[in-house]
Amino acid sequence: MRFAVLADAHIGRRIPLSVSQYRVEAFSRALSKAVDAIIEAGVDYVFFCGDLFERRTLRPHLVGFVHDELYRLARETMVRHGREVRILVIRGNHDGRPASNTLDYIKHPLARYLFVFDEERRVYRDRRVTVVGVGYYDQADRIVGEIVKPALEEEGEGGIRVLMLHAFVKGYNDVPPNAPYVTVDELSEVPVDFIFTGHHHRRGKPKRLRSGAWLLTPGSLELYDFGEEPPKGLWLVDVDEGSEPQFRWVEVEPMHHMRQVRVKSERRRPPSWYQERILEAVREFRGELERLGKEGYLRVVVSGGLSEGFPADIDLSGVEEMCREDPRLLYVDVDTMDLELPRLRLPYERERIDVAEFFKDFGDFAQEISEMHAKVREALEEGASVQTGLLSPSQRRPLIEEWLKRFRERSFREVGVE
Ligand SMILES: [Mn+2]
Repeated sequence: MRFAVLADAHIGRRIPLSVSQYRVEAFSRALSKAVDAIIEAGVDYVFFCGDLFERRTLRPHLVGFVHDELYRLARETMVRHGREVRILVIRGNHDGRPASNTLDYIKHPLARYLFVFDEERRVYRDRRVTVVGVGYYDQADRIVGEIVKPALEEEGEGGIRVLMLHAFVKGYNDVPPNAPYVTVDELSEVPVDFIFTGHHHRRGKPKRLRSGAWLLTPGSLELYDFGEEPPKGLWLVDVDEGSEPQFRWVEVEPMHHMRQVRVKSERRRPPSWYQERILEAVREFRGELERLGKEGYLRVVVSGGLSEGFPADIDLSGVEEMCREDPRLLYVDVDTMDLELPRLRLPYERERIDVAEFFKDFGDFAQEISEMHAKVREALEEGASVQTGLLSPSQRRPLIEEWLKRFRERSFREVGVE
């Protein structure tokens, strides 16, 4: 008996938005490649562990696409291997909530090859397997005790037992901070032979739990964002009575090359320094694309301090030119959010603007504007951060409150609004 285990196809994902059409294509193509590989292998069961779709609302043609691919999988498996495949699907957090999710669109009374788990249907059972499928829940720590164990107790013994989850597994996956999770210890209490999990996008290798169960995460099918890297793909598992299961990884090569690089300085530098390093990074990435014969996206994260000027002084026209020149360079995103501004040297005393005079159209409110302006300047001179030149939120709050109070006490009906 052969299984295919996959998850996190995120069909319809459009981020980064500036290259959304490439991204939608890449995720669809990854699913098609996975389906090709599954047809090739000739499997009996496909375990799809959540996040088939990227979001609850999606374009109708993508629903049609997924439906057609699953149908192709079932039909071709029958034609080529004479096997009647079962495709078992659970809901991921991206698919939507229990009461309303994308999986409703692919359910079809005539699609006997497809079984979608939901609140009413926690268990799939035939003469060879018993499968408990639990979609995504925020309260992951309650899944095993409140859903999985009762469902299994009700079913009792019956063939190979499989648990499907869309949840992080602490002790096996790298769980991001503050994210809900189930633990390896909890899962070791569950009397099953296999536990297949989606949600974590990085591939996990088969792990044997002390209960004897095999735990397995296939990861996402495509590069979900700049933080991810290959390998992407799915697991095939051969399960034969009397021998250990055999696991085989099938790689699905990402459609585009996607990389994040850092440009960083330990000390303050002028905008031109960053500009050169950014160009260098893009040039290097172009070289990679050329070697790989692939199109790709690059994200450049810039951090450090500016010795003068502003982030906007980093001239990116060279980057834009390279993008125009090289059709392989689909997208370059330069992020200067973490760049520190130069130490504040504002020429307070040189700007001799009479604020009250400048705002004289506001009538006697101009005097109040002038007063507030003086207060803010004073506060900045006394308390501004040396790093950013700004006030801290707690320093700012009383000033904002005073501003609001002064505004509220007035009505500007007669002023300027048409
Ligand atoms: Mn996902």
